[in-house]
Amino acid sequence: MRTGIRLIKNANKWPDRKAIISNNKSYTYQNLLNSSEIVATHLLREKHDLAETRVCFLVTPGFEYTALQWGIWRAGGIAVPLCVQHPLPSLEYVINNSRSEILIVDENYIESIDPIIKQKKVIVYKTSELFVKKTLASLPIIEENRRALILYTSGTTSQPKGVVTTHANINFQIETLVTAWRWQPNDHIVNVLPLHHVHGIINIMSCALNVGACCQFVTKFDAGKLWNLFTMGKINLFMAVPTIYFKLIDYWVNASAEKQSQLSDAISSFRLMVSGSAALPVPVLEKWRQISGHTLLERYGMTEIGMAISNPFEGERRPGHIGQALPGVNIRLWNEDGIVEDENIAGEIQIKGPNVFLEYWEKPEATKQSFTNDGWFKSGDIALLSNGYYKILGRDSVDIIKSGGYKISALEIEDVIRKHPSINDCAVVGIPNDEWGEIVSACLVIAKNKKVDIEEINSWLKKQIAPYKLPRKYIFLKELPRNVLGKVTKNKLKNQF
Ligand code: MLC
Ligand code: AMP
Repeated sequence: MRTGIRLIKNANKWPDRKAIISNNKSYTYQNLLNSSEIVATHLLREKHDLAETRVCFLVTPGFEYTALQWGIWRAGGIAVPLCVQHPLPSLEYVINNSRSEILIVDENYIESIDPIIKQKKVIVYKTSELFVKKTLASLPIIEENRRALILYTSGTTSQPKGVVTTHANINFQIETLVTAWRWQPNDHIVNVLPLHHVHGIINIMSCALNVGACCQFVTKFDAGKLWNLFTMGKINLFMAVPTIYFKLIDYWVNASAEKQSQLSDAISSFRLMVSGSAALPVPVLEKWRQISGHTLLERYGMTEIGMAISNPFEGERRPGHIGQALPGVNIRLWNEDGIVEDENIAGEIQIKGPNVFLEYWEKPEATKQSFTNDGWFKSGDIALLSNGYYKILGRDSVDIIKSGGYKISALEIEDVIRKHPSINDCAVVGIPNDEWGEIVSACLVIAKNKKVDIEEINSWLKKQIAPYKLPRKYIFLKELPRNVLGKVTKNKLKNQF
């Protein structure tokens, strides 16, 4: 088999197993292998190897998405998934920043990216064009240390950075989870998460496909429909962000007693239910335990490192804690006194291991700054160790907001809002919220003699930032609270909401 991509190698071991269910159709591993080979052949266009050409794709989660991702890899390209919810400027940013040469787009998104197509800077394919059969090309051998994926993540800079992982990083990120959570070929998982982040791509889709299991895609989260799917009796594994568990609980609570018992029965036999991407509130864990009989397995990860810390599959899953280092992942806590040796002392989580990303795309300085001199990745998350389990205390930056499991940069939203002609200044903060974790909230200083209509601001913002980044609360002040150095005192500001 001429490939170093582990998912492809493994797929050849079980060609007839069911790999994917999407759009009410089932696809085998052989279907995935065949289609991804055709995709790779189209993308190569007489070349022998795409040699890490960036290939963006704006494609709905499902069989085609997966076959495209595999096809890009098999042709030697770097896959750059685009968020299907992003407005034009955000898509343009990723396409330009990654210097993508190829863009693959589902038919239904073609119109929305017309200005990008007209610029003619990238070769554009409609998804369906890449699935048309043709004489297969000979595919390159892909070494493990080659770049495979760029995922854009918000951070402490206004614009998102491209996180580059290699095939070796991805293989390791998958395998540590397969080992820790005992993934099995007869697993059947449903994926309701977006496919431009590690949670959906690695933890769910790739782990399932690595072991010959089945991944069923649902393209839009809907609590009622998801519960309904659970009652069909096929799914035995579920992973989601805390907001989704909150919404599933809400649906259950509002159902009749008879329905509640039917829903609870449906999930009681699941093999495993996992929560991550944001802190799982203990009341949500407790309520879910009451509904399902499951103690949710909470774990901790990040785009740059995949998953790093997890509660155990067997043994105590401790509410409010993220668990222990995953197999092969090294964790330490660090504070101004150096490495934290004792329990109950707070420090930044730092990570080392084959799971850690290669670089921020074309940002050597930012990459360097995100590591210590002795090579540990600095997560920015503050934690302590308590009776052998890590517990997250918070983040070192007020400018990072987690809402619905999405990481959002306050600075990015502020930069956009400040461009509005009626606004003089603004500050964006995350306000704690039971359902969303945090709610994006904006404090606006209106320009002299201008009036502001929130609906108008929101529809103006919608054209520029993703819907999940939109402020849901506004307050108005004459000026922003600042300290003696002129820096906005965001913690003080939070109290004003
Ligand atoms: C949507 N709404 C919000 C909101 N997002 N309100 C407040 N805050 C938010 N963030 C509102 C909408 O305005 C709308 O309101 C209603 O909710 C439904 O909107 P929607 O767009 O249909 O939302 P929904 O599909 O229900 O989205 C919820 C969600 C989504 C939880 C499914 O946020 C999601 O997919 N999150 C997962 C993100 C993820 O995968 N993160 C992993 C990152 S990787 P109205 O009034 O119009 O009804 C990572 C590493 C790791 O973090 O460790 O995993
Ligand atoms: P992202 O950059 O989108 O991958 O988000 C990564 C961030 O999500 C981490 O740095 C944490 O702040 C947060 N996170 C992930 N899992 C958890 C968890 N179980 N508890 C608290 N925060 C988490």
